[in-house]
Amino acid sequence: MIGSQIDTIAAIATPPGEGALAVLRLSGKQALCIADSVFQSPSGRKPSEVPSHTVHYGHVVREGKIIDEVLLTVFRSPRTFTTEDTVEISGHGGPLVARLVLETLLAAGARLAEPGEFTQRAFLHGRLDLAQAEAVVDLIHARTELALESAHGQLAGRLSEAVQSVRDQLLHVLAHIEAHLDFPDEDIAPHSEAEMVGRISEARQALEELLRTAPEGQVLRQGLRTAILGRPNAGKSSLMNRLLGQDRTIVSPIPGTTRDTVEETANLGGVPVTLIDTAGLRATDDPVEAEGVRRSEAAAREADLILLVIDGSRALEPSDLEQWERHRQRPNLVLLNKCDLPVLAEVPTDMKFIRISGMTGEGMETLKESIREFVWSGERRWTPSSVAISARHADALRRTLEGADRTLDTLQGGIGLELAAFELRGALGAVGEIVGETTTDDLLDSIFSQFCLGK
Ligand SMILES: Nc1nc2c(ncn2[C@@H]2O[C@H](COP(=O)(O)OP(=O)(O)O)[C@@H](O)[C@H]2O)c(=O)[nH]1
Ligand SMILES: [Mg+2]
Repeated sequence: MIGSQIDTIAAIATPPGEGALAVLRLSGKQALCIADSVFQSPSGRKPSEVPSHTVHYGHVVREGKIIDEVLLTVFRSPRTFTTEDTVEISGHGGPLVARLVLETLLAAGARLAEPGEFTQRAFLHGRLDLAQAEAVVDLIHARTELALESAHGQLAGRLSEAVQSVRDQLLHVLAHIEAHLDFPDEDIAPHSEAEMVGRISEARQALEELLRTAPEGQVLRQGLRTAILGRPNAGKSSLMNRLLGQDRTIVSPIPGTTRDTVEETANLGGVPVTLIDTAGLRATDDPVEAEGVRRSEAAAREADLILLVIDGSRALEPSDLEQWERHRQRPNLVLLNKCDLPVLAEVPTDMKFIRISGMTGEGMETLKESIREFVWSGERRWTPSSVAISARHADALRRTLEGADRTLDTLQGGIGLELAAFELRGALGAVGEIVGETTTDDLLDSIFSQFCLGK
């Protein structure tokens, strides 16, 4: 486990660099005492003497020297994020002054917090479960409103509740089996076996439902990976810039300008879409461009969606059709670009396409709508009230499901209650990992190390 829980920890909670304010956080048993020793207010009142959840004007002072003019907020245990006594100091947002305030706190007895240690304390003290703690990271990393709503739902405990009810079902069955194991002479009544099977089946269903939200979870957290393909000069980079609303990649009339893949996330109606601009796919002798083409192909293979850009102002070339043939079985949208110019391309009748102009922006709304439709149709039907699990949750849920299946097999095969109990305990361990009921230090470290310093 990172750090010792006994220490009082401190960190700068705002991003590095110059800003209007810098906020420092201090949490632990000694927080108020440390604040007393570094803070001087005109009223002469010490942080340890003031009521909880109040703000005070004063100075951070070290060895008689003023370090910064600040506002200091006192939060007394247990109504705080970490549940410990907490002090927040808002000072001037210069990197040097914030660091000097931090050093003053460290000199007064605080320890520098590890990344995520405040949230980890909230978890260890039962203020949040693990899924909720993870939602804090999702919230900070959210790039669109939908991703944010999903994180808020998870923080509010929506996933935790669903997982908890699965756990309850399985625990109930385990209690039942263990009661029987205590009295081995009594046969298990047929109706109670049916009830156990029923409960596990219900839990299975809930698990499968949760697992079905994995694609949404992936999109909301990582963005829909969308590769923009097409031959050189078709207008891929122009389209990317248009969708991003910024000039992210170089547009030029010289074919072969984009040589590397360029990635950026666009917010298309709340859906985070990771656009990958690629080098045009064409045969080339230039080794740098050839590497670009290789990367384009890799991006195409890994993409969730392919946007195939075709220059509509010119006759189709064999390579346009070749790419279409290659990718038409994959999720794709064909975009007939440069529709501000006379259309000269004759497209096959079975090729559905959207007319766009990366230059004038024509067709962009239709394109965005088609992407949104693609994301939330079929398997993915995310609404703000549903959960969207992460890859870690999916892994734990899958193992839970396997354990539940083996328990069912054992029960129904009459193989023995000992083995059924064993399988069930395995399933319970796996489902407990999601909320942090069952965890290892490695798991916790790997989760909390994804946090920023001061969170
Ligand atoms: N008329 C017109 N020109 C475009 C359009 N999109 C791109 N172009 C031009 O086509 C050329 C190649 O564009 P670029 O985005 O670099 O193509 P890429 O090689 O596929 O990335 C540039 O000169 C662009 O200004 C469009 O919709 N209409
Ligand atoms: Mg380009």
